[in-house]
Amino acid sequence: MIDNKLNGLIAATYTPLHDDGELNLDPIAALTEWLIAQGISGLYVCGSTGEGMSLSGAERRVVAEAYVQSAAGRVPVIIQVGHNSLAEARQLAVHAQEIGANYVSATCPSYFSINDVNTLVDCMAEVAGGAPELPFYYYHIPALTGSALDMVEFLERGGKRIPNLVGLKYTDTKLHEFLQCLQVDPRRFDVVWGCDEMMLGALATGATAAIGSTFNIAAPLYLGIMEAFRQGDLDEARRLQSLSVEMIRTIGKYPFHAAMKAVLGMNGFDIGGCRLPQGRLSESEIEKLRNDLSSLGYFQWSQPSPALSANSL
Ligand code: MN9
Repeated sequence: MIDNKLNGLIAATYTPLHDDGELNLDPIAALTEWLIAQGISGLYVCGSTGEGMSLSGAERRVVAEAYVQSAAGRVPVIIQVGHNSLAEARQLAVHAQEIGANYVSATCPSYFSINDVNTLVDCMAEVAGGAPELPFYYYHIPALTGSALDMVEFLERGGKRIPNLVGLKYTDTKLHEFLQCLQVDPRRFDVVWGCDEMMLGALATGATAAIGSTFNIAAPLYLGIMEAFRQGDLDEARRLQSLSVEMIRTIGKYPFHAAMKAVLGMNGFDIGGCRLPQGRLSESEIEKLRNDLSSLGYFQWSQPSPALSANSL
């Protein structure tokens, strides 16, 4: 059903902010160029990483437009439209289709939690129906939504009710469930991995694409894991995955996405901190983080190797 499944590394993009917390659209073009140059093969906009839930509907629309324009058809753009108001989520999906996004995706409402798969299907049918021309991925992230429903059942039942359902962004750690989701209907459903620190396990389970926040700051490392896995060099794949685990543990000592934005700052992109409740790092925290990452060798292995840069020119 989908002609183009997602492939490779999809960056869950950040939303640049000014110091006062207002949107700053200016860095988006340069950020997009950099991600594409680093080997990213898609952009996932206004998800958890992009603080979609901390933005107003109007802000989400302009951020979505900025990324669609910057990508300019070179890599697919997926817009995350999940909202506690399903009507607003649906309108955001309508907008995503109007501006020429390639895919739409949504979390489920989370204030009133969802306790059964049929209700989840009803909710996602309403949202996905706003963008009937776009393939739709349900964004499964039970740690944040509180809805830990059976995703195999969701694909089976949702597939019958939602014509444009093409799969999941699977942000959980249950490799056995991920495996079964991949097997429900491989011609129709694409199940994209969403836990960067477990990517190697997901590759062994059958993943061909992953959506993640840390691909913004270390794409070459993750491309290295994929390549080592492809060549059957599991020792090398494990070595590289351990670097990712260490990097994520180091960044995770702070409010995660605020610290990630600081790391993008260290890479030359001044995109501010996060809005509350996530907040921003102090200058001394940023210095400590820089030193800790430096001790891990992050500033060496996060960069493309000369051979890779030459190939990508
Ligand atoms: O979208 C991201 N999940 C969240 C995926 O932000 C909640 C992941 O990329 C994580 O940030 C990453 C680090 O834990 O796996």
